[in-house]
Amino acid sequence: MKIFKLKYLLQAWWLFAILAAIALGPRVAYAAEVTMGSGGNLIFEPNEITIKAGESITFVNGELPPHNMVVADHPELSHADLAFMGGESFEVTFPESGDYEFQCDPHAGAGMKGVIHVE
Ligand SMILES: [Cu+2]
Repeated sequence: MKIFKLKYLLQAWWLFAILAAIALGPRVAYAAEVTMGSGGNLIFEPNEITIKAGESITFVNGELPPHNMVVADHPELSHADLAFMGGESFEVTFPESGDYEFQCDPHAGAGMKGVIHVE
């Protein structure tokens, strides 16, 4: 009888282990999503993002296009091409840690700016 119970306990343990592996397993490099032109405003939403080195941010075109994403002093991290279509998106990977200020060129004057913290 005791062995019988132990068998069930082991089965439960394996189920737990599998669920834990799914929950804690390797995550996709994609770390955050930012909407460009959110809620009818010329903003990045969110406009402050924290990721880890090597992770990516997906920028999705929202309202009031065109938008782009230009990182100060980092053309290699920028996406200067304007996104005209709603829902259009692009992904930018940040390989090195640091604080990166970015803006939308057509709307920087309206305050469409943000900062990315890469840990
Ligand atoms: Cu813009």
